[in-house]
Amino acid sequence: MKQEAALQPPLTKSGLENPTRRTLLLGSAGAMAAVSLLGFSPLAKADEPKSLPDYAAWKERNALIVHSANTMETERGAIGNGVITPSDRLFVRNNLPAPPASITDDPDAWEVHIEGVKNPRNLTVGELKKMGVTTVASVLQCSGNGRAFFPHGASGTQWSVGAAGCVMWTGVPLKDVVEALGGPVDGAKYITSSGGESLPDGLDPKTIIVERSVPTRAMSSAILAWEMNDEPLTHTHGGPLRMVVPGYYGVNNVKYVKNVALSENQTDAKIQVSGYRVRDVGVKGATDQPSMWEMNVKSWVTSPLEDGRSGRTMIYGVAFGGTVALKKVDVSVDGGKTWKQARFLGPDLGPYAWRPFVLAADLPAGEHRVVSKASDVDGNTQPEGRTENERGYGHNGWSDHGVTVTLS
Ligand SMILES: Nc1nc2c(c(=O)[nH]1)N[C@H]1C(S)=C(S)[C@@H](COP(=O)(O)O)O[C@H]1N2
Ligand SMILES: [Mo]
Repeated sequence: MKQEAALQPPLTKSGLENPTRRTLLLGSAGAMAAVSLLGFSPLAKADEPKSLPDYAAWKERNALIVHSANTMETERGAIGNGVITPSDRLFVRNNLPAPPASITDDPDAWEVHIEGVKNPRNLTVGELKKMGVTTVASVLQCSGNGRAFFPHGASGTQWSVGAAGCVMWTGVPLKDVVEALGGPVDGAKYITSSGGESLPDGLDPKTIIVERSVPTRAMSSAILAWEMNDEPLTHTHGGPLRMVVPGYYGVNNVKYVKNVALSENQTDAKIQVSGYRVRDVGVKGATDQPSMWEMNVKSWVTSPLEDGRSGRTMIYGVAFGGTVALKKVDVSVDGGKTWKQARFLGPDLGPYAWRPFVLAADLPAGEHRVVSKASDVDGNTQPEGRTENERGYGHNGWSDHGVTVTLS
């Protein structure tokens, strides 16, 4: 979803408590049944310290907030000042129970079916590796990152800022694969990717499967990736093979991808038809509402987070423009009354990567509301407030994303 004219955010003041609604695993009774059929259960109570689930046990526990066995976000203070998020700090989000680790035992043997091309066929990862290769740095961010700031208690994981990271993906450009198979069929308007989780019998697969369509304008940048941060893609993050659509919200980056179809229509899977649709609070999801595709411009402060001493203070954060390169980040230490332009830190890894930023400020004793506001080269800028919406998607309002520190 780009900022849509139809959804003008009311300018709301921040400082709202995070709603404490329990995380919903999935949006329907049928899906809940599927989850229990698969022997999956959420980790105990919301306020107990939770351990990492087995499939993510290799992660850095202290860097993560564990919401449930299928949702873990990076602590704001663990995001760091580097361009690349270390793999063991990257957030995890599974709509379905993760496949067993054995799925990556023989990654080159994994097969993906490509259809909606002149010569549809199965390709193994081993074959894909000989068709082309590229590396792209790209922000992976869940559609609901920032959901915890919505005062209506949007259902879903109560992500703060950490359901996002910037990683390097290596794989074959999708367009190379499509060309090698004779090009797209006539009238193809969407790229539909299907996740490889095994689905339980007795339930309509369309209500459960992670299957997402993106417009073919994403063809120029999409890749079928087998490496993340220069290592074979773990099953935690979608190995052996993942569809990566740079600059698009997380859900479109389908893990364990087993089918890619070029098609005239979007998939009729529930996750596409009614899921990930931006609509007013209280309204059901439907195809006439914007789908969570291109990410909007966004930033947040990562340091300082704790109260400290007055004086010269380095203010750090991260910023990205989705599919559009960043232009600048402005920082305010008085809650948005006055702004100063921050400096980008580290190399520019391209339009889909995030850019750490820093501003040196002289702060007197007292309370300071530190906020950041990013702008992209197309002239989009973060709004002050939220675009209130039922599921709490796409929040990029600068006010809610700030931090308050008291200096003595
Ligand atoms: N096959 C499959 N792909 C998936 C999902 C899933 O549950 N299954 N979750 C999606 C969502 S909602 C997000 S935000 C990202 C999370 O990616 P990560 O777990 O690698 O951080 O994966 C997306 N791709
Ligand atoms: Mo997500």
